[in-house]
Amino acid sequence: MKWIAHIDMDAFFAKCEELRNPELGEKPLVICIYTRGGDSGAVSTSNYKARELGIKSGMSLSKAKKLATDETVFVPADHEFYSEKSEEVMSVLRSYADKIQKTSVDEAYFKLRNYPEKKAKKIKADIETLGLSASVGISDNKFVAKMASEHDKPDGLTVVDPGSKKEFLADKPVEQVQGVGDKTAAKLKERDVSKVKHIRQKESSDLAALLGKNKAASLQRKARGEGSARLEETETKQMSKILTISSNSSDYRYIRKFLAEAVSQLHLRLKKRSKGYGKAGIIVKTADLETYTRSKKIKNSVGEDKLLREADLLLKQLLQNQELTVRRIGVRASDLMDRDRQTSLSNFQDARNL
Ligand code: TTP
Ligand code: MG
Repeated sequence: MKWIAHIDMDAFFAKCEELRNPELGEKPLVICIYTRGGDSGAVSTSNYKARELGIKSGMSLSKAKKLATDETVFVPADHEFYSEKSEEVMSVLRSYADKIQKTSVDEAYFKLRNYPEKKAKKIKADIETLGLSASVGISDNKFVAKMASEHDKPDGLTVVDPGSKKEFLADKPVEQVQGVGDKTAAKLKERDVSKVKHIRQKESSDLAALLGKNKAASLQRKARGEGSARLEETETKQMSKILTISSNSSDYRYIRKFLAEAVSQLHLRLKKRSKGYGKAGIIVKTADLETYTRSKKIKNSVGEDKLLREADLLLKQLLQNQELTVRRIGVRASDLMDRDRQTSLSNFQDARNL
């Protein structure tokens, strides 16, 4: 039997921030996306303590500030760092799963051939050692697996056997079903359809008249616990490694040492995954939390020396043009491709050049 699991990280961006600054975990924490500097912007996510105050994803910062207590901390989102942590989570999955479909920075479906609960427990334990927390849902298709991962958040593990799918879904509110937005939910509720079991009780023709034939049929399939189990393997398009330097610096030679270390660590990961790259880049975070990125296309490459040479050049150019006090330095390889494919491609080019 093939099992489909869905993983969704708990308060993901907030947990990442708590990881590098554990004191933040003691307080309500709000991750912010600033739009025009200053105070305007939105809440990206909040930790569970801030959620108790009513602060949630998507809320305006001005509203969040009104709900905040004196000890509430607001920090700007650092997407590079979260992508890096996301990659670490995905490598945990890769060591247990037969196939993975990553659907966002903190969510993925994966296939398990056997012992799903045992493996999910191990995955959760491995993720805990990274300092993060996840909720996992397991069933025989993607739709029910995702409903199951939401079922017992945070730190949940819910296995829904194929035989108990209907029972599991029965009392779920319709708005939790994928594809049911606010408008559809409102229409359904007008007809007293507020839970999944009510969808099953409705005549197909009534539902079709209300929502249209296709949408009604799709909803009915979901209400019966049916869904696709096909995973589209995610291609990794880029990988990066960022290091915090020991003390803030604007000295190229000093920063370069950390860049070389980041290159070496990234190269190892690329090698493990048999990836070559078509673009090299650097990521520079300054003491005042600004981020600078620079990248350059290069002929498909696999070597550590080449990656360091390109990254080094980009760093030198960046620091020549402006005085930056650097706090974190990173390297990124993008336009990734399998080494095997690349070898045959360069063989092909070699052959043409003869
Ligand atoms: P979610 O999985 O929706 O939220 P979460 O992981 O913070 O919390 P939980 O799953 O425990 O309920 O989204 C994942 C990340 O995506 C989240 O940490 C921040 C980001 N995000 C936004 O930037 N804006 C948004 O509106 C949402 C919903 C998420
Ligand atoms: Mg999440």
